[in-house]
Amino acid sequence: MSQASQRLTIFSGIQPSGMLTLGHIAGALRNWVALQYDYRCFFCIVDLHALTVRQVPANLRRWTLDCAAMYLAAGIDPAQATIFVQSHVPAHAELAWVLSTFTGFGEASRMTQFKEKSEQHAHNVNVGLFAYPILMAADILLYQTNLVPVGEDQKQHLELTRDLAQRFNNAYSPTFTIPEPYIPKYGARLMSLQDPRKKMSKSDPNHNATIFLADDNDAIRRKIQRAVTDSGTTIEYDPDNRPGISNLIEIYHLATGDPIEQIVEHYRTASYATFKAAVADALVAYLEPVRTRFFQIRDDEAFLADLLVRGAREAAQVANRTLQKVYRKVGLWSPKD
Ligand code: AQP
Repeated sequence: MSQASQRLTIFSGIQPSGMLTLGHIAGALRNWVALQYDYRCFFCIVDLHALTVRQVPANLRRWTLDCAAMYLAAGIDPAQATIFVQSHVPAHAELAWVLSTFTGFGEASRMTQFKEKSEQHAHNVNVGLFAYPILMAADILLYQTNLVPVGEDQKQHLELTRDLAQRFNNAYSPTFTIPEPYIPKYGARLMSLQDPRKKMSKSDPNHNATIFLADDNDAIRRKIQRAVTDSGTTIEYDPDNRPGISNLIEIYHLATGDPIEQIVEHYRTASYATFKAAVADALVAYLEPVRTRFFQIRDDEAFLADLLVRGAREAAQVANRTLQKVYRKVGLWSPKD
């Protein structure tokens, strides 16, 4: 067996529903970069998931290429990991259909993210939003994934994925690897700069709330300066009671790698204005090279197209093998029968 085939498999993805944010580096991309050398990684641009919210078609197309370019700019190496677009591998939607016939209506109804998202998008509570975790299960199971890096908000969906895999394996014979959650090395959850009790989000209508990875230096400085803090006077790390200033400390930590305790020690008595200026400087220095690489890569659409075509081909080889097994087991006739 080659070394590559002995490596455990990881699957993860991001929706191209906007320009990626500093939150995506904190919670996803920097972990992916660290994992790509030790695991067989599939990093997907999950465009079908993005359709659960109504998208402007031209934006969705643009953000799909932005997303691919940002994966590379952040340090994903296509020689190590497979980068591809979900809709280019039809097996995702096909397996999701089969898995939906194994999912109880009640169990899908219990997904808390559906409840939250349907409140957020009350004008468009579509069946796709409801079935989202089933498509996510298909994403994961197609690649015989061993480990899925998940944040707190996705744990329930991974549990459903495991239940569906076990249910299918018990009904037929072992077909799917049962995936385990992978608790990433870096777990930071960056919060909105305007409402630090909410997650920093790419689709937040208030652009001052989010550091987008393509923001220029002036925008970064302005957003940090305007970040909502509190009426305290000291720089302390206390996410429950001082979420605004704690979020800025997290951002400084992300940008410099300095330990939180050291940052707090150094700036404890500094004014908020001084600390914000230091955070802005650190962030500008951290993001500038990422942004420069991003624009260089993004400019070459032929290169990106080629990368994504090759990625989809690699992914489909693995995914189709799993899908064919599933089709055979459930009894779908094929000319090879
Ligand atoms: N603020 C964040 N802090 C830490 N991690 C984050 N991630 C996203 N935002 C933060 C991580 O990125 C991956 C999934 O991203 P996604 O864009 O597919 O979904 P999302 O979490 O719904 O991100 P957004 O920006 O909030 O998207 P919209 O606005 O479209 O709903 C996950 O690994 C997540 O932890």
